[in-house]
Amino acid sequence: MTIQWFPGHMAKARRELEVRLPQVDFVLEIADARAPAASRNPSLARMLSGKLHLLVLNKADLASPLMTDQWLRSLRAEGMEAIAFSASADRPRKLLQPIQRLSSSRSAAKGLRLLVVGIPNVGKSAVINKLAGRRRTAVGARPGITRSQQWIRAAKNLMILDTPGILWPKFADQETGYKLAAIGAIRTEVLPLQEVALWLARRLQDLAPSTLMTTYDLPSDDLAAILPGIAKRRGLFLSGGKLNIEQAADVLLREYQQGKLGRVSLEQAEGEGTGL
Ligand SMILES: Nc1nc2c(ncn2[C@@H]2O[C@H](COP(=O)(O)OP(=O)(O)O)[C@@H](O)[C@H]2O)c(=O)[nH]1
Ligand SMILES: [Mg+2]
Repeated sequence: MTIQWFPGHMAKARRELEVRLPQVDFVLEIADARAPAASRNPSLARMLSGKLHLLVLNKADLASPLMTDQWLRSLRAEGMEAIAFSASADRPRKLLQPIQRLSSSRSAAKGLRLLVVGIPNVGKSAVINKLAGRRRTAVGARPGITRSQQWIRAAKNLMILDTPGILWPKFADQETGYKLAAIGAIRTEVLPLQEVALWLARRLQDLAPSTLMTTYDLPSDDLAAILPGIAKRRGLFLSGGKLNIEQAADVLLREYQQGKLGRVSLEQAEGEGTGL
């Protein structure tokens, strides 16, 4: 399996980020709490050059609370400022407080300018909306749609750029690719849908045993029977009457992404528990 992240896109994203970083004091990096390592790009660290930096493990409402706590402990042990957040469920205060605490020495004079960055679909727009307190950016919009750049006043001393900085996903290995596809950070055209769904099904069997069987009322937890079982239960058939496995794969991925299979994280912090 090879995953291609088009070099042209990557160069463009990097150039845009390089133009915008000098305009800000604070970088709010958004990652997905269900895969905090896979959903970050290590290139960012090299571009930060002394700026204030807070890592937000967003979508914490979809992640395992225990594993998110382990991630926070491990990140903080490495000297990283990190918090767990849910742009859907939490109040803006939960984000504003650590931002203000970290910036207390710098913000007083001229106010703090902040840029939200992250790979696609981790919730950058949702976080900006949360901070802005009203709908200023289109959530779910595709990267690059918002053209003009504006500052939003999020608090007395805090200005944020209304368009996030896009980081490009880094495919360190095949496993990372599956994680990114499972959380919806890369489109499933990049990887075969059924392959991703089977990877996720296997992962769910390990992490949340019996969840698949109860959610989809499956007769067995045999891996080969999962997608056909979902197709049967949901009445997904091709015109000839055969089971629509491709659509079943799509259902499984979408419902995992929406949290309908419970709070399941795909990645464990280093040094925690048995190696995942
Ligand atoms: N459950 C949940 N969904 C979220 C959260 N943050 C964002 N989303 C959803 O994730 C999808 C992508 O969010 P968006 O803000 O557009 O991501 P962006 O591409 O990084 O700007 C949207 O469907 C959001 O509603 C969160 O904290 N929890
Ligand atoms: Mg967005």
